[in-house]
Amino acid sequence: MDYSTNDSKSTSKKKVVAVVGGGLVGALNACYFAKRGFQVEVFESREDIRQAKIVKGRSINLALSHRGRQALKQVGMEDTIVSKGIPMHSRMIHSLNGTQSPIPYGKKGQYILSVDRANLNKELLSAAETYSTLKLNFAHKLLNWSTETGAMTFLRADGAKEEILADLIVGCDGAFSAIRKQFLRQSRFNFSQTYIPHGYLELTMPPINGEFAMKPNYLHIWPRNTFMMIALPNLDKTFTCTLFMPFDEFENVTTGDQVTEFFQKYFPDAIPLIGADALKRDYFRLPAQAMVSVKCSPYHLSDKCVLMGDAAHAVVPFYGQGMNAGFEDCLVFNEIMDQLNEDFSAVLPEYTRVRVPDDHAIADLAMYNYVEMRSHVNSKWFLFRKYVDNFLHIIMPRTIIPLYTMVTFTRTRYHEAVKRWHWQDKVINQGLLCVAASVVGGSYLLVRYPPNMPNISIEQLWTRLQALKSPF
Ligand code: FAD
Ligand code: EGU
Repeated sequence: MDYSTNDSKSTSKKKVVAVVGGGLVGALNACYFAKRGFQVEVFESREDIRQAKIVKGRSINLALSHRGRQALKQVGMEDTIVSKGIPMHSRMIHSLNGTQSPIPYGKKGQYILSVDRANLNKELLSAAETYSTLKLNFAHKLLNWSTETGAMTFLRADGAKEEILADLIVGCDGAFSAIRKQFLRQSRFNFSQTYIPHGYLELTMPPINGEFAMKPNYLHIWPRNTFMMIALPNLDKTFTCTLFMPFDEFENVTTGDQVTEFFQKYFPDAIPLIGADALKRDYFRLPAQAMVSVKCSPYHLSDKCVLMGDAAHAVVPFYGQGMNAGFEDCLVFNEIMDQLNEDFSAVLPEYTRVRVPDDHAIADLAMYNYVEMRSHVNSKWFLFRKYVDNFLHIIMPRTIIPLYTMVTFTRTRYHEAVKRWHWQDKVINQGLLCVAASVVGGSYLLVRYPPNMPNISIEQLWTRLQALKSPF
């Protein structure tokens, strides 16, 4: 089928955009293109998840923050999604001895949201479907496409193949993108992919007496160096716990008793909450899942094709930004479409120019945080670091802004946030150096030239000090 318009200058007939992948980013992107009046065809390999009974896939819930919300807002979806999200105002750090310590994300209005992935995807698909110029094609798996003709070959559920042409192909088909395969054959295309040694496993913590088993408005974290667990709340009053651990270690835990022993050692407070029996059972329900980081550039191929979301940049989940960055891709592309009058031959290179440095920066940050967390982050270190960050921000609110604040609560370009972070580090280190120098220098002067102090007792000194405090 040829959906493409023959006359590229045609203004009466809008061009056809094929969005490949109807996941989170594909569904949102489809709304953006339809809102501009394009004829949009979405192709998704799976069946319609709104009809499917079991939804398999990655992580059950996700942390939605400012960038993602801004992108949803632009297509009028922010309120719908936020109303079904659970605000998380603080992290809750679980120590080995069971102590829980909250650390706020920021000021009162600053929080992130725990949202259900399947629900988010369904809502976005339904929103997309409200546009009369948009069509969702499920059970259409992209097999291949031709960079010469732009023709895409899809495999349908009935086993038949279908050829499709469009004016623009938008690859939103995830970390293992089939669209991206053709980019690899192009000259001067950069690509790298790194699997980290950790895998993850999801466990459900049921409600207790119909109530959340832990405080709901928190992102619960159990930092244990190599091992880490986090838990996000769901609307049904369960928590989804995600255990991160090296694959080697997963291999060492093969029996129910070993699971209990392992949790007894590292996450004892979670055992009664997940349930000792459920834990033994659920731990083996699915094998540990791998995590991959993918970077590439450019994101476009002539004026024909562009990559967004995980297809362009899969990041490890240690900053809670994968989806947020993918949503921001759509928003940035849309801004450039405004600036350059929807001229694909100008918009696509500009999108690559603007977006690559930022997506690479968040990929690097997420990887950096992974390395830092696994190397020496236990609960004490985590608490200490966050206290220092918050303290410096409070005493110098305009100079020192914590990195996660810029990443999570602003639309500061990711690469600018990294630059500023390095600059702040220099300021802090120079400040520390000054303090150290004054202490050393001051002590020397005090010893070398002891001041001629009047003979005064500690008690007298105290009363004088008190006098200073009173206003009269
Ligand atoms: P996907 O969600 O992978 O969607 C791709 C879609 O394309 C799928 O529907 C797939 O079926 C379809 N598809 C694939 N191949 C084809 C084909 N050949 N033809 C047609 N269709 C195809 N991000 C956050 O912002 N916050 C978080 O808290 C967070 N937590 C995470 C926790 C974990 C454990 C993991 C693994 C990731 C997390 N992420 C988080 C990242 C987030 O999941 C991804 O960034 C996000 O799902 C990317 O969306 P996407 O639409 O680009 O890709
Ligand atoms: C990992 C997996 C705490 C969901 C990074 C913080 C994450 C999420 C943090 C997952 C951490 C780590 C930040 C947010 C968020 C923290 C953040 C991580 C959501 C630096 C469902 N991370 N995540 N940083 O600050 O900025 O609380 O799977 F443990 S939300 Cl690893 Cl803000």
